[in-house]
Amino acid sequence: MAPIDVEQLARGVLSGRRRELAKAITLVESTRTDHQDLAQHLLERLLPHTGKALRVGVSGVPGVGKSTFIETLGLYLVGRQQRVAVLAVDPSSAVSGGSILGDKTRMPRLAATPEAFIRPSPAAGALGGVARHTREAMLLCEAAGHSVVLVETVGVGQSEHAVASMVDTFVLLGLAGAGDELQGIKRGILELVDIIAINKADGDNIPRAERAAAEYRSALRLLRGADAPWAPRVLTVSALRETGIDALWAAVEEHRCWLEIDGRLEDNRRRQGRSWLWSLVREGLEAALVGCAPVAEAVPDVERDVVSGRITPTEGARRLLRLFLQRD
Ligand SMILES: Nc1nc2c(ncn2[C@@H]2O[C@H](COP(=O)(O)OP(=O)(O)O)[C@@H](O)[C@H]2O)c(=O)[nH]1
Ligand SMILES: [Mg+2]
Repeated sequence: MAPIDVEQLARGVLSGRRRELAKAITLVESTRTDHQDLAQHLLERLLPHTGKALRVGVSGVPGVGKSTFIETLGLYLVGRQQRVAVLAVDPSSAVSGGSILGDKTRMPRLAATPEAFIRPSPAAGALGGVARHTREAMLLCEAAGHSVVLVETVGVGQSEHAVASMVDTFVLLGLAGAGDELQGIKRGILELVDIIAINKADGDNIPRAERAAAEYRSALRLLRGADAPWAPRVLTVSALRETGIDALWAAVEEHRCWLEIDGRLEDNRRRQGRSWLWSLVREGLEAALVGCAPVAEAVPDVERDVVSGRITPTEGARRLLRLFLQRD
């Protein structure tokens, strides 16, 4: 990367130029310490211009139709004078060799739209790092004037929690055959969702999709109780035939209105900020611990003593922490 002028980059982002936005995201994703310092300067400079977008998470198992849905929804929103950004959290992409999320080639029409900006998942590393990069990319997209940010993730494992902790509205895509599928979906995920859209409600599949929607509705009522403050909306869509998208978006807007009552939106975002702060502190502490030479030297002995039952895990942890906290 050529020498970076943060002020110039900030102005480029604010003027909504995609090249500058892409460059800013690359800076945020860089692992170089000097880049990280510049990235934080850039973010601080841009923070007053962030926070205005509708932040929407989209999740679902592979094959449910996320890419198709995001392209259809994105084009629908562009048609309503929105500027859409698509980001992704895919911690597996480093393993599976290349991100499949937020992949432009799977959203060719949206990728060709000037009002839309698509960025694949940051490629490297652990969930925490990937999610942090996506979260900061979201702020950059907001500063660049994107009014809707869609954050995609695969419906397996922890990544939904990471996405739920950066968005305002969480949409789960489901399929007909909910009875079987509900077994596979962790209850934890149902606790995160604000809206469920049963996809592929087209052709012969419509009655099955409607039945699935009803099953999800009753599962959610059981899970959350009838008097939950927000009763998640469950509807059917066809991302392929582009039906049900207006009702889906109306549900997102309804949820947004609900969030704006009594400062819920701001409360949520404050809570999210606090929880990011502490998860980053925890990550930093763990990295410092692992990188601390006296600790690293003692680890093999302490582990051996714990494993062989000579000392308790509690005592082992105390020894390592003592070494860590006593260093200069
Ligand atoms: N019939 C039908 N097929 C769909 C629909 N949405 C997606 N598909 C198909 O389902 C497959 C997986 O879609 P994709 O968007 O790649 O799913 P992803 O893995 O969740 O991103 C593709 O063959 C799509 O054409 C839909 O609404 N109806
Ligand atoms: Mg996909």
